Amino acid sequence: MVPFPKCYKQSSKPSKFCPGCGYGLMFKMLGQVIDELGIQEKTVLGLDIGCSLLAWDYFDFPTTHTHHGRTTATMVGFKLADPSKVVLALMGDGGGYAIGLQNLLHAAIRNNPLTALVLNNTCYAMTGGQLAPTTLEGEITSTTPKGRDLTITGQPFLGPELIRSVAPLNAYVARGSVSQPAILKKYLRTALEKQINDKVFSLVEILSLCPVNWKTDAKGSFDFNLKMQKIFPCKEL
Ligand SMILES: Cc1ncc(C[n+]2csc(CCOP(=O)(O)OP(=O)(O)O)c2C)c(N)n1
Ligand code: SF4
Ligand SMILES: [Mg+2]
Repeated sequence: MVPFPKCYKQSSKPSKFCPGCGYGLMFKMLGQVIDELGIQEKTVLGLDIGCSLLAWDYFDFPTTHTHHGRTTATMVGFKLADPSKVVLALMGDGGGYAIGLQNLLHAAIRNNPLTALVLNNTCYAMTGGQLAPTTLEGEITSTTPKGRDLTITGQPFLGPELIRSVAPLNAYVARGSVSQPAILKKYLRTALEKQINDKVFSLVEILSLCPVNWKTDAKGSFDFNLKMQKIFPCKEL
């Protein structure tokens, strides 16, 4: 069994995430990378509003909440104030690609040296599973009870592809999945190294699992994640 990362808070407490949630898988990979790079003492984590906020006391380093969609802007400010820190901005697909898109785009255009992590679970999970920019065609959500109709709502949103098109070439952009943790870990590590060594913007989208809103069992969740990978290709861009 892979041990919990050393940068987790070591006190025992109940997880606030639903059973089978993908956030925990992503945190484990992120925590291992922070341990391996030896950067716990200088890491700072900004959390959006959404299920990401449930991680406010996971890690043993400073963590802050922002307004919904404002994590990137807040953490850009933090990095400007203290460039010695390794700065992470974690948000959901709603926070990153809807309400907070403007902030994310401009951080990428400016090549601000921080790492944006966008967890894609194809819905607004915390508020009851409404349609998000990333909802798949035909996907049933609480606001699309008959399934997402692309003729009304447009295509699922390709965040990393858009960011790639506006960010300078030396910025790092990738999309991984919690169903391929070793590859995801490699992307997270590269993103942090780019921030630290090259002082450039990095973004990793993480295809996740949300069994509560998807109404899936364990197998169904991973099958759904595979379906996501057909629309959202996992690779470095
Ligand atoms: C300014 C503002 N608008 C709307 C909300 C309500 N709200 C809270 S979380 C959320 C959606 C979260 O979805 P996402 O960003 O995808 O994160 P997830 O919960 O799926 O991880 C919304 C709309 C809010 N808190 N503040
Ligand atoms: S609602 Fe979905 S994303 Fe939020 S904690 Fe539960 S499983 Fe995870
Ligand atoms: Mg979401």
